[in-house]
Amino acid sequence: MFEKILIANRGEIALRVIRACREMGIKSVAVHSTADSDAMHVRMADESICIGPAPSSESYLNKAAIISACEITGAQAVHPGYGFLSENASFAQALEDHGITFIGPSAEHIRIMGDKITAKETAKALGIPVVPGSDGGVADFEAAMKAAEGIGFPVIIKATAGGGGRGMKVAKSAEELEMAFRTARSEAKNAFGNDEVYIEKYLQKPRHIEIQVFGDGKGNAVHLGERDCSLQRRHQKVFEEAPGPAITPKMRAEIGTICANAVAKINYIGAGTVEFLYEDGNFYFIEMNTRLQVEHPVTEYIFGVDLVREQIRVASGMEMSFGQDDLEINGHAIEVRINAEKLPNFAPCPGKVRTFHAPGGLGVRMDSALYGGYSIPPHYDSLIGKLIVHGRDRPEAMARLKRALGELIIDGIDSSVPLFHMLLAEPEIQNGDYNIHWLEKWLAAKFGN
Ligand code: MV4
Repeated sequence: MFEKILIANRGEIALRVIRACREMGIKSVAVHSTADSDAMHVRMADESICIGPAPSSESYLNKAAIISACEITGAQAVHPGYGFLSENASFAQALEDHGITFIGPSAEHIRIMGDKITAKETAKALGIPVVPGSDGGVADFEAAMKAAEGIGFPVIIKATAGGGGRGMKVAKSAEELEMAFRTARSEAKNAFGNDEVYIEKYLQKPRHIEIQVFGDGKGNAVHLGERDCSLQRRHQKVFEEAPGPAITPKMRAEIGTICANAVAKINYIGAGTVEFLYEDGNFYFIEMNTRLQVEHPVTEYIFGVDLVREQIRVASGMEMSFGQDDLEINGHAIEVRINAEKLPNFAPCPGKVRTFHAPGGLGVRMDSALYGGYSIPPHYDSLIGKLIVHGRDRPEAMARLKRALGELIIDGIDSSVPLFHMLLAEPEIQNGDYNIHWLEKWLAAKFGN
């Protein structure tokens, strides 16, 4: 087992990893930018080291500085958290070249899943159901039209190098295709420096359902059910729950087994998420994320496992501490993402937090790096905390969420807490009756944005 791990991240996820390290008797090293000298992850880690100025491009994304920090502190492994360098194949490769373990999958698996066409081809070859679409990229408008006519309208054009919703265009008819194709291509070129696009059948009212998988790198893998993450605004998740309100045990076992077998077959190591659109009883693969996700705590809650601990175990060559037969769902969990944002426009509002009081009690988990007197720097993501609740069933979890939100105090800045009080009052949220468009429609009706 590693003696010392460096966490190449900040905020609540850095704390999450430091906590797992401490329980495992592993020393932790925090890295930070000059803007984060007073950050909680720096205080909580056993050691810390400054890796650059405030902009993430010069600090949390600075591979050479992070590798130097490992060498200076003697860290044998790096946990990347989510975002930043967590899905950067060349970073994983560079660490390996320096004899440092990347706590995550191989550079090759990161690369395959980072390219949306190879990801889809790989998924399909492994028996995962995919959205009907063009086989690979479409080179020109004629090829696009031919593919679209084969699939049937409406279609969606996506960037091969995209992900997270950037560079997508919908064409409802043949007339709309040319414009959509040209716009998607030029946006892809601008955003990713790669103008390759592919085409899929456009699903009109799906849910976003993602399957948590976990492999040991030696041909064994399990699934830990699904999360329903359909409530999103501008491709940012807002509210996540497990199990999914629309998913039956039979469907879970079927799609879960398919995903676990697929990742076992490629000797996948560590945590992964297979993302699907779910409509009318069918799952359609869209992407795979090769990292620990923000919303992993809802899965941890219902299965009673520590996913970060398992990531560290398998990265060090140990076996996972559980198999599929040990995994049984217990109750229901919900996460809400607390952002430093002001309604109605969700404008980021960093600033000084006067008072911070985290809720507690049975079935309540608050993952946050806030403290009273802390100044949220303006340079990074607006996520300032995650409130996760667990109950024996969905109604109990919903009641607990409402109660816990009422206890949460974040004074001095605006946050998304009022949004959740409003959302919880909506019958469709209470009933779990929503899809990927519900939140944006509701926001448009409520705030006109
Ligand atoms: C789609 C789709 C409909 N049909 N693909 C958006 C982000 C990226 N991960 C995939 N996305 C979508 N792909 C087909 N074939 C609709 C979306 C989509 C979406 C997906 C998940 C959650 C929120 C979304 C909001 C708008 C569009």
